[in-house]
Amino acid sequence: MIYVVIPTYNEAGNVERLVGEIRALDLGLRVLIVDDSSPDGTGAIVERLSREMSEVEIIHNPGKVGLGKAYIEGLKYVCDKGADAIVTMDADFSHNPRYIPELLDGLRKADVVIGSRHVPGAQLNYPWFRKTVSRLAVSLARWLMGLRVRDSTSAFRCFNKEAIQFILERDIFSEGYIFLVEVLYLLYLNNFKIIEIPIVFEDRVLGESKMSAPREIVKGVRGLLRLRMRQVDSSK
Ligand SMILES: Nc1nc2c(ncn2[C@@H]2O[C@H](COP(=O)(O)OP(=O)(O)OP(=O)(O)O)[C@@H](O)[C@H]2O)c(=O)[nH]1
Ligand SMILES: [Mg+2]
Repeated sequence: MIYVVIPTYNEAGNVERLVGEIRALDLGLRVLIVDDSSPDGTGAIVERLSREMSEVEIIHNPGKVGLGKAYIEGLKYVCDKGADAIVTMDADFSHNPRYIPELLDGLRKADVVIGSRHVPGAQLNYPWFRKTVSRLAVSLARWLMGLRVRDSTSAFRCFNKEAIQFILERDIFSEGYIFLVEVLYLLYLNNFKIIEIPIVFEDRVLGESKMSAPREIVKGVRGLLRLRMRQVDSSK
């Protein structure tokens, strides 16, 4: 059983089409949406979809718990359901579902497969500023943490059961985007095999960005430094 886990916050314009495209892959995938009571009614749309389609499920959070917590909740839920493999992705079509078969195929030779914006053959269709921020973030993660992954902040990923169970047994300490780095870092340190496949990443068309760049940059750098300090502390 394979689950696609998608956190949502105000994705009313995207979520139904996205679920449709995932179903159209015809791979028998189950879809779990983790919605933080989106004010735009995303939750109600998915609620309807889940009544119409047996493979769609939803977790409603009573308020905005944030991306990291939403992910952990979703991963726990699908593990308890007995998922053998899990794909994670954004709801805004930056992550095109057409890559899902290739991500899953990668699990034949790795524990984690990343849909990467920073490997040869990939394309990142962001305005120049966001592109620069994305490049700097992954370079900083490589340099500070020694994480040998090209796109450590990509949320388009596929994990096998062992990798997810390992993560769920750990206390993930970072929030926001750095949560994504910490997850990979823990797997990397513990010799899980991680590979990357190139994707074309599109900027969102519908809905609003939740990423206000300057604030996110400060939060990101601080989060990475905290993670690095924690690593130094725990290795003493
Ligand atoms: N459950 C939940 N989902 C969230 C939260 N913040 C963002 N998301 C979802 O996480 C995914 C990624 O968030 P985005 O806002 O697209 O962030 P981004 O891709 O860095 O930036 P933009 O595409 O420019 O908005 C999307 O599916 C969002 O709806 C949150 O606090 N809770
Ligand atoms: Mg996005």
